[in-house]
Amino acid sequence: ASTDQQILEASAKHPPAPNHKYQYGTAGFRMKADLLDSVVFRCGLIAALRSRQLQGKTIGVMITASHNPPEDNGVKLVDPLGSMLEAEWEELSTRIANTNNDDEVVSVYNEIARLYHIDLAVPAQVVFARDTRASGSRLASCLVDGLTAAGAEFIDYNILTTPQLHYMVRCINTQGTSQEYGEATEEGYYTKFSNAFKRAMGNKTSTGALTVDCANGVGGPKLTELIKYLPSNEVLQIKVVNDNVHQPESLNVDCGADYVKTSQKAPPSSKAGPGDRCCSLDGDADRVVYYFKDESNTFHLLDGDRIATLAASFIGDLCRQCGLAEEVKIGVVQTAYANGSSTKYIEQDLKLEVKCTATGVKHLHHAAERLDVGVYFEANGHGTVIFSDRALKKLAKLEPKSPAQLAALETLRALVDLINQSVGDALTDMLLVEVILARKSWGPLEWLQTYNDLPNRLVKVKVHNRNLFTTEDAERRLVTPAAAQKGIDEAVKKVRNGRSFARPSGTEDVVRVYAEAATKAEADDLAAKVSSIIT
Ligand code: NG1
Ligand code: ZN
Repeated sequence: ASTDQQILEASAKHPPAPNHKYQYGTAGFRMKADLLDSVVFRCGLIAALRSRQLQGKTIGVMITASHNPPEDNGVKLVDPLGSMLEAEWEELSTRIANTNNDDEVVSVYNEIARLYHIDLAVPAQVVFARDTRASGSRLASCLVDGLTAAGAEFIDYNILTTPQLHYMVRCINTQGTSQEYGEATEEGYYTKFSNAFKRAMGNKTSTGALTVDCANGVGGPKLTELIKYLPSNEVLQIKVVNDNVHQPESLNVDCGADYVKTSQKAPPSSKAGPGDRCCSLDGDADRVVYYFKDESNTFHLLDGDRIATLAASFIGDLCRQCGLAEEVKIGVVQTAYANGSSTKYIEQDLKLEVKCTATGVKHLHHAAERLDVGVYFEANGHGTVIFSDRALKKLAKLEPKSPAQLAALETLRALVDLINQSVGDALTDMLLVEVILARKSWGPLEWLQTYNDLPNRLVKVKVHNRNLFTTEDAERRLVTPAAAQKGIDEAVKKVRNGRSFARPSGTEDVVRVYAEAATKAEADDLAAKVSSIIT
């Protein structure tokens, strides 16, 4: 049968949920898993087209809903270098997802091919994986139907973390080039990052064990596997907790990075004592936050801003020690949710440039690409560090003039390999933090003491129509509704060290209000005031 006929027949097996409006958002399509069959099937068609448009480069498809509840799922596409799908293709995905009948699916498919001059005879290559959700294998078979109907070749990696899938995509597309990234297997992933970890640690060891809460998600089994490749307990001892993937209904429930960040407390199941270093991953292991409790049992969160400042300061020191301070420009990219104290610390103490972008990793990633060394993290723990070709060339060419310079250079080169350049990766970000703490002989308390977070409050506000809210200045100011921003400005002026903004969420039907101030009471008041202004 012709491809058209095959798509038509396969599409008939994956009807869309009636009257549902689908949208490829900040994190792809995400919703209750039982609404997703048609969307995932059609994403298979889109992935095939995108691959053909890029002359058969490999495209990735990840089936996950990250930190969302167990009954949700989602799907997102990965571009050839392991980055997020290009914006134009997000729109094409939205369009085909909202198509109402099978004939239209075929015609949109062909229309995209015409519009982008896509040669449908080019072999399409797609790889995919899923997290540990119960709905994952059913959705993977919807995807296979889409890929098969479109005549794509594919590799099913089964269960992987989101960053592992991004890694595979980048490895496959850089094979045999000067930018070769690694071997496109799970073993290749563990080997690459564990070797880089050993080099980056040098002869240092970390003090005390690290407890890792895996959100009862895919991070659990994958971390357990990674540990087999890492040096012995004397160098780094990792305790894996919340790694029960055999009860998918426990995923992200009372544990995980989103729980810890949002509720600003450790998972209730935590048995950590004072001073114990802990971290939590999210459901697909692309986010990580650290925390500990002090001698008086007070909880302290070390979030994405903390990881960014730690990494930027360490890499900055190494560049200085290598004599590259003038030549390699390091910058930190944040969103409006970054704590004001972290921004001040980066600018005034670290003397590095800070850029603020709209929420969503792709915005941060693009801004970071404009720097030699771009450190980007969302406060919720999603981020990484990327090195430009220019910076990599400098590091490759540099001839150290002293043993100290050589040592710094070797560490820097090891960090380049240790940091997942394709996307934020909880497992490798965690190893990065462990290297820096070990090298500085720091515990979580020393890390916390670099600066004091301003008390803050993040609230969700249900509004009649969140599309009426539009923003400017990297989402820090409201343009509409008219007069709302003026009210916010006045409220902010009434508290000490105040800062507040409201923006429509890209993933939920709410407007988020963030407020920070000199005291917790003032931050709470400010958040309440701004919430009332916008409702
Ligand atoms: P929205 O819903 O647009 O605020 C949330 C997170 C983002 C990002 C995306 C994608 C906050 C305040 N927002 O976006 O940082 O991670 O989800 O998952 O945490
Ligand atoms: Zn995630």
